[in-house]
Amino acid sequence: MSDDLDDAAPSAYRPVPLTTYARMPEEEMRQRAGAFNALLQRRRTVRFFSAEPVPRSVLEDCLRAAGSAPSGANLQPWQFVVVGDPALKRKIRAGAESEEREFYARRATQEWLAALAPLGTDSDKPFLEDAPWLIAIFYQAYVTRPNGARMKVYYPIDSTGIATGFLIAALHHAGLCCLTHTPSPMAFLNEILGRPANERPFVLLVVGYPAAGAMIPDITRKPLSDICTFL
Ligand code: IYR
Repeated sequence: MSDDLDDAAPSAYRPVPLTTYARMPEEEMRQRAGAFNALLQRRRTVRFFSAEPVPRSVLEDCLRAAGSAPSGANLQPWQFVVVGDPALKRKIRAGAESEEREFYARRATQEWLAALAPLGTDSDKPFLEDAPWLIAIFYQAYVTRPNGARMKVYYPIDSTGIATGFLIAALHHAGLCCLTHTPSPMAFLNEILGRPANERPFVLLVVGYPAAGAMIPDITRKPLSDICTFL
C-alpha cells in the first residue's frame, strides 16, 4: 500500500548549476553554425547498402547522442532495438515486404504513389538484409510501474521524433548512411523483436555504408525562404 503511494509521489525540484553550457565568441558561432549546416546538407537518404560491418561502439555513441534529446516531462519514452543478427534481419525483411506488397498493390492511393514516384521506391527491400544494422525505434505509449499501474507518457511520438532526428544527425556526422523506413503497419516488429504492447513502432532505421555505386533520387531541399518566416 505505502509502496503504491511512493510510486505515485512526485520527485521534488532539486536544481543544480548549469555547468555544461559553453558561451562562444560570435565569430566562432557563425563558423560552427555554417559548418554544421554544410555537414547536414551532405546527408542523403540511401537505399542501397554495403554489407560491410560497422563497429557497434560507433552505433552506441550515436545512440547515446539520441538519448540526450529533450522529451515530455523528461520521460525519455523511446526504445532503440538494434538488430545485427542475420536471421532476425531476414524475418524483418519478410514482414516488411509483405506489408509493402499490400501497400504498393492496394493500400496506397494513386496520389500517394505519384508522390513516391520520384523516389523510385517499390516493395522490394533488400537493404533490410544487406545493411549491417537495423535500428527499430519504438515510442512508449504508456509505461507500467512495477506495481502494475499504468503511467501516462507525455508527447511520446514527438519526443521520439526528436531523438530520431538526433540519431540521424549523429550517424551522418560519424560517417554513416541511413534510411528512415516506415513499412506500414509495423506491428510485425513487436512480434519479431519480442517488444511489449506499450512500445509502438515509430520507424525502422537502416544503417551502414552505401553500396559501391549507390544511386539516389535527384531531389532538392526547399530554400530557407520557403521553410522559414522571421517576424
Ligand atoms: N513505406 C513504403 C512507401 C513509402 C512511403 C513514404 I511517405 C516514403 O517517403 C517512402 C516510401 C516504402 O518504404 O516503400
